Amino acid sequence: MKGRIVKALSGFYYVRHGDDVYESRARGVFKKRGQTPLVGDECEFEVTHEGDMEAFVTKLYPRKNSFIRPPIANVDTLCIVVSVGRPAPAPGVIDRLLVMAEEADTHAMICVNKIDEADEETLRMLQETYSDIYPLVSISAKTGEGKEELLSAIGSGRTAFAGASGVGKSTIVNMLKASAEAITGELSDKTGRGKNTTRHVESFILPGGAVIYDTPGFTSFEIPGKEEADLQFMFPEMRPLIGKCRFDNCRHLAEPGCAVTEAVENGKIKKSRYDSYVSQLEDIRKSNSY
Ligand SMILES: Nc1nc2c(ncn2[C@@H]2O[C@H](COP(=O)(O)OP(=O)(O)O)[C@@H](O)[C@H]2O)c(=O)[nH]1
Ligand SMILES: [Mg+2]
Ligand SMILES: [Zn+2]
Repeated sequence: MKGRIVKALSGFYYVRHGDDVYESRARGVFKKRGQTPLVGDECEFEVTHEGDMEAFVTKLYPRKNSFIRPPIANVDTLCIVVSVGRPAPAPGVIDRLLVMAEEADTHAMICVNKIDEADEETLRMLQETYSDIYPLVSISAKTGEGKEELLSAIGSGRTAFAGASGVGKSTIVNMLKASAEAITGELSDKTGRGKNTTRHVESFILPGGAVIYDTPGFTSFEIPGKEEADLQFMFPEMRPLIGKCRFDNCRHLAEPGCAVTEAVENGKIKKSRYDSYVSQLEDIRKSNSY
């Protein structure tokens, strides 16, 4: 049967098929191949004891993308959470997470949280920097303000939350989970596990059908193991200018006739975004030259 892994805990994979959830183990073949099933994986499974809802995962379907920390697969939207209270937003971190989303081929969006304690100027700076490039919503997970806008922005796909520690990722997930109580409650009852577990990964369905990953969150990211020429494509506002510089291999640093630095000078590309590009380019150069 075909199912979806909705939770991973202590060597068990919980596979949902329709309204049923099966407690499954993975066949040894996965270990042999160095493959680990992940929450979000589509899989084939064989039921061993129908009455007990026990099964074996026998096959994983190809993934759209996968992440190591947190261990999840098939993310459609990466929602990058930023706080306008404390901690103050760090554009360098935001821009790294946005590049990670682009590399993983997920939709990226920005959720500005803590507007109940917002400093207006910071909020305006974030809107000016990002709202032309990515969908941006402003919310307070504390008061619930903006919840409907967030729900409509995440759409109907599978969403994971990323952002620095303390920005409110867990609070947002819990706020959304409250509207999905019936479904998660059912899941916990059937499996008899899942309460009082801190370090596991789970996903749940919102009433409209969207899926949310409940994870410790992405607070860090690997140093990109990519070619420096690829980085420019990860900045959507740079894409239309690629190929318009005097030199074909322009890295948009100090080269003459550069369309990107010109766009930064006349304000078409935001300086903080460009600075992030330069800083990430330096990191790629460092990691590629040891
Ligand atoms: N004022 C305010 N505090 C918030 C809001 N959302 C979360 N917090 C607080 O920020 C702190 C960190 O939240 P948490 O969800 O643990 O952040 P995480 O590390 O990103 O998961 C907690 O003390 C929350 O109560 C908000 O919208 N407004
Ligand atoms: Mg958290
Ligand atoms: Zn250039």
